[in-house]
Amino acid sequence: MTETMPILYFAPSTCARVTLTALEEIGQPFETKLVAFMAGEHRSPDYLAINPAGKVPALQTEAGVLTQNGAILLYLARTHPEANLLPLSGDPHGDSLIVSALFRMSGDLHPLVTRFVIPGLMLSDPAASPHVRSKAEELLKLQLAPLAAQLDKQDWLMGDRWSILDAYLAWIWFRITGAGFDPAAFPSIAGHYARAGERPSAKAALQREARAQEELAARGLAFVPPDIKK
Ligand SMILES: N[C@@H](CCC(=O)N[C@@H](CS)C(=O)NCC(=O)O)C(=O)O
Repeated sequence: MTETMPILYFAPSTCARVTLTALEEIGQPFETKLVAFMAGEHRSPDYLAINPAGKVPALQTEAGVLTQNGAILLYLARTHPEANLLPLSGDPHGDSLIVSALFRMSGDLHPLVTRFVIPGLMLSDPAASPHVRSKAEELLKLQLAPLAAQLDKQDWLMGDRWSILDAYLAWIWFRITGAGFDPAAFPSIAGHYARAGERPSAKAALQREARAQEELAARGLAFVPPDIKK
């Protein structure tokens, strides 16, 4: 079988950054395809044929397309064990705890990020936005508190070793603090964010995003996620 280079469909500053970081961490060649939200490309028939949900990330693998960060990360961790993206051991309970941590990021935290950053997204009444945002902030604090407590005691979410879950939390932190969430509320997560950003894979992912931003700017489509300040 000839090996096909993976293709990541992504947009800068989005949660696709987590998968992008995983691919950089693996260190093998891959291609990226920018999905220009401002041009509605995520709703185009061509992209919907790749991901019918119209969302990024999507990863074209030699076995077919995968969507959902959690599923993609699990796939990459299993197909590239040498990259140590996740501490999978084959133990059903231990591995399910890791899947649980992935779901926590994508299923519990990410929807709150969206409600905090873009509270108007699902509302017909813009006057309700501040209420949604303030409820999301309250719930984010509830959800982040146990992670902060973990990071009071250890450098990384899974212990003394970085995993892709750390990149996931870093993206969440980037999104919410960029939209006004007070970083002083959780100093251990702020410290973790700084550590996670030092990782070469994190820096490489940001460089790729910067090139994508340049491409968008050249097309007059600079992507600034709503309410994101940096
Ligand atoms: N549960 C999905 C969420 C993906 C998602 O919501 N991606 C956002 C960017 S952060 C997106 O593509 N939004 C475009 C849209 O929903 O129209 C995952 O974890 O991959």
